[in-house]
Amino acid sequence: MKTKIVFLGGYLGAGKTTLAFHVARALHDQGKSVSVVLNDQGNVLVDTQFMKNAGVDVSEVIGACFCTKFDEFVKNARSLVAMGRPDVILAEPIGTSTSLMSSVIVPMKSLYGNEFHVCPLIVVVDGPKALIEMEQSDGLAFTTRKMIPAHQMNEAEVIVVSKTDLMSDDERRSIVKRLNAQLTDVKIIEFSSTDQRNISDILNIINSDQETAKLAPKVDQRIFSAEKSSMGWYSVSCKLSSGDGKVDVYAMLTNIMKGISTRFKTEDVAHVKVLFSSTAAGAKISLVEGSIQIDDLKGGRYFQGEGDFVLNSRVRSPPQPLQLAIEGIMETVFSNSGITVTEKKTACFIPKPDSPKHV
Ligand SMILES: Nc1nc2c(ncn2[C@@H]2O[C@H](COP(=O)(O)OP(=O)(O)OP(=O)(O)O)[C@@H](O)[C@H]2O)c(=O)[nH]1
Ligand SMILES: [Mg+2]
Repeated sequence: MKTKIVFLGGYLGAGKTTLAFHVARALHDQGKSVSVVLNDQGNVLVDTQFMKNAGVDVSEVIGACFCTKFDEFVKNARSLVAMGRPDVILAEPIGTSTSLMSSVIVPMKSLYGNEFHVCPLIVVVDGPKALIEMEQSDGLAFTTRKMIPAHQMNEAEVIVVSKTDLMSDDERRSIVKRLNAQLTDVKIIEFSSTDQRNISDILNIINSDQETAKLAPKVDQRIFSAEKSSMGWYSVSCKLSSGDGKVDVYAMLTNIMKGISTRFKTEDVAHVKVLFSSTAAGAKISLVEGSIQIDDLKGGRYFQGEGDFVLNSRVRSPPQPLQLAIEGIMETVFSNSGITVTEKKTACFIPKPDSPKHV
């Protein structure tokens, strides 16, 4: 049996990592071994730390998209096979990826189809957000600032509509109807991380013989440049020390997110995620547009001593003002809690344009 590779695409904050985690766990429960490969522009990733903390086997291709780092992705997948022969590799591309089908999946199948079984492309779509967009634009012709998520849906062979727990029955019916009207030959699956509804439909696709078969939609990638270059990426990792005091982890992280959410326009915050881990307490919180969500709480609510802090943000803003704003907010929150910061590493940039190995 060849190792299966499943690409879980979708826009920033759509729910890719959350889905990957649930799928990995469900496959594991079926007795299958799973590895996750994450792809991002940054260097210290909240998603990687989250997966590791959850006991998932995870590795990274970082610094550029899978399309630019195609050879590194193949090398990574081969080394996973050489080391442990996972039954399934779940690959999460960068949320702004726009040439997944043409520059990664099609070449993966045509060049390495004898080594890997490449499953149909699954694209995760944020249900509540997509419904608002589709109601406003009456279709997939999203505004010029939102061409990337619309294009990603066009590439999909399977669409997983996430966050359906946040939608009414009518809203769920409406998004499925609208997607079906706009897209042909796409299987649509409603999902929620709260109850993992319909996860068996996703597992059935992965466990079946179905391979990717879609032709890549022909699109001049330059149309996405303005949208991609409007997004600043700022990441920070550091050690936090509480000294002799006790710090409320939940309040600390929530106050940082509230500060960011107040500082930037709701629609400009694509995804900010923050993770703290220490021996006594850990938490992960996400901010997608205006919505703050606690993804994980571990141990107690307070920490004393040292812990590790990581924050990744992707916000429609030039990078330097983004860095200044977030660092100012963090400084205020940390000093109010009596925290000292050491070993701080930051990265702040607009990603370079993709240069796919295969087009
Ligand atoms: N209520 C609800 N929240 C969800 C669901 N799926 C994901 N989320 C939340 O959405 C936020 C973003 O989820 P992620 O899985 O990190 O999204 P992502 O697509 O991996 O984001 P990037 O890696 O930044 O592109 C987190 O707060 C998740 O908990 C869902 O089905 N229901
Ligand atoms: Mg992710």
